[in-house]
Amino acid sequence: MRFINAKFIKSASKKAEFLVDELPQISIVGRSNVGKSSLINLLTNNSKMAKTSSTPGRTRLVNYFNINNQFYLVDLPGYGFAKASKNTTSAWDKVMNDYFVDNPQLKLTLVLLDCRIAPTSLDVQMIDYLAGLEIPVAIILTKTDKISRSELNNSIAKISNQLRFAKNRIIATSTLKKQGVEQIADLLDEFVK
Ligand SMILES: Nc1nc2c(ncn2[C@@H]2O[C@H](COP(=O)(O)OP(=O)(O)OP(=O)(O)O)[C@@H](O)[C@H]2O)c(=O)[nH]1
Ligand SMILES: [Mg+2]
Repeated sequence: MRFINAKFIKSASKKAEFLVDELPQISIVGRSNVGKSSLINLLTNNSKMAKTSSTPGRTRLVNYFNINNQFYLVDLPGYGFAKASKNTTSAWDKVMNDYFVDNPQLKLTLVLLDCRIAPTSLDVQMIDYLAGLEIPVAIILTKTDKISRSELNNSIAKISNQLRFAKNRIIATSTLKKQGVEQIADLLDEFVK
């Protein structure tokens, strides 16, 4: 597929505001600041599509982007935002749980990991949680422009081992070098039908 026609549709802060639509959804999760919104901008080739920020915790809402009238990319709030209070953490839990449980439109979740940082316990919890709900997961490594080729290969081997993910379910991306778009497009072709 190609990301020809991308359009921001809406933001939701709670279940009552979630988008109700027949089209399939592909969601994007990961630690705060890992590069979720940047990935949407890379895929849609539009730096203004999703709001990015060097301040962690920028995206607090569920954001829906319509792609080619074919499916939705869904940018979810980041986890592990240190400054979030206990209250906002449980609000986050609720919104995420509401999003993931009983969502037949959701076909695949992209779990983003910073290629320089070993998966944290929160990442592992997230992946286990999705596995428990039988939601297909692919691992997307972000910010690969910050390390060398050999460091990247090392990182992929380690993550593949730790998470027991086949290497072909781990995709390396860089927004700076505009890398990973084709691999992700090919992957989405498998899940959006
Ligand atoms: N060098 C480099 N920087 C990146 C890359 N992807 C994202 N960044 C930077 O990382 C920071 C965070 O990116 P965002 O896309 O806002 O991260 P996010 O995961 O949406 O963050 P929250 O919305 O806070 O959860 C920004 O300063 C981006 O410019 C990348 O591939 N390479
Ligand atoms: Mg964001």
